[in-house]
Amino acid sequence: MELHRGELVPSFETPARVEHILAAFARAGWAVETPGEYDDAVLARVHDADYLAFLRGAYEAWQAEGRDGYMIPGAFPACGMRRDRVPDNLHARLGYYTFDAGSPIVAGTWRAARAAAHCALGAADVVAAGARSAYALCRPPGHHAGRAVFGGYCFLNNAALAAQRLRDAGLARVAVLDVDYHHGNGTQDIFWERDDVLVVSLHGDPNTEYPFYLGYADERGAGAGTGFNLNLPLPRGTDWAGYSHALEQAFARIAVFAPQALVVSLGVDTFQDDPISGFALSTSDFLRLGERIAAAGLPTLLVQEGGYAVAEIGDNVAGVLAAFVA
Ligand code: SP5
Ligand code: ZN
Repeated sequence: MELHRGELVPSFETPARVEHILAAFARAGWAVETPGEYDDAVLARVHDADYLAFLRGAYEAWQAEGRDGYMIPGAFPACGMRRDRVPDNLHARLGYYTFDAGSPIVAGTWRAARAAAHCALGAADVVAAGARSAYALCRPPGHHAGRAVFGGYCFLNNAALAAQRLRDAGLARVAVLDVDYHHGNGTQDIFWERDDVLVVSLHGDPNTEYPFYLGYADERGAGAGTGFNLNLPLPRGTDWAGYSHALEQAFARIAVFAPQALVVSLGVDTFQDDPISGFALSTSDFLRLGERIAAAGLPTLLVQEGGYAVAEIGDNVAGVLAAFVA
């Protein structure tokens, strides 16, 4: 369940999403591999240690207080309050480490988030070893998770972990292209002051779309990272004509950056029938999206993010990947 506009509703981010993606891959005859395990130390390459410790132990601490069900925050350190100390109170700590009430922690959250991160890391290792491309079927998604904050169904930033993994493997420059409908605020946060990882995001205009408080065009990075963040917000109703125009701007910037690899935060919630989003891409447009990404000619790691039109998610994801299989 998630708290959505004052009501507890079934979560849009549901296990059935994975089943539909796997079914589409089976129809296409594509094999799937299970990644290996990674030490938690690798997670600290992009997340703060205190945040990871909180996530790891949150639900056990909740149970130790005699509770069960969903951990949903009710208080946040908003403007004018202190962020320089973390309260002892568990519910206060929960609010400290998140930015919304729509991403409950449950008994399996840490195990699932960790497994999703391992998928992205495993795919990064495949690309680092020289593969043309790899796809990571991550669930939960990751791009809203910042250095020390979760939200938007995201707990560990799978794409950021993968980009950092490629850097740590010796690739000098890595570009992240985020095509999820929602702004990848977590990825932007993590690489905000860095010039070795370019972050480019196409998304619904935060004036009207979640996550609302980040993702505007004037956010360009800071310090050494100034100019290495590019936001391309687009209005509700954007179709392939408008979308592909912005995509060309994205690739123009990526070409100047000249990365050794590309990480794609692949949300397919840009689909016309997505229940929580407002763009108008069709299933065949995802074929074109894949072709355009592949045409960049870069070693490419695609990481699953959002996409909530469950019945169509498999065909939409497979459509993007088709260009890399041919
Ligand atoms: C990874 C990802 O796609 N996360 C998205 C999280 C969105 N959570 C809040 C959604 C609120 C959207 N409300 C729109 C209601 C339309 N009926
Ligand atoms: Zn999304």
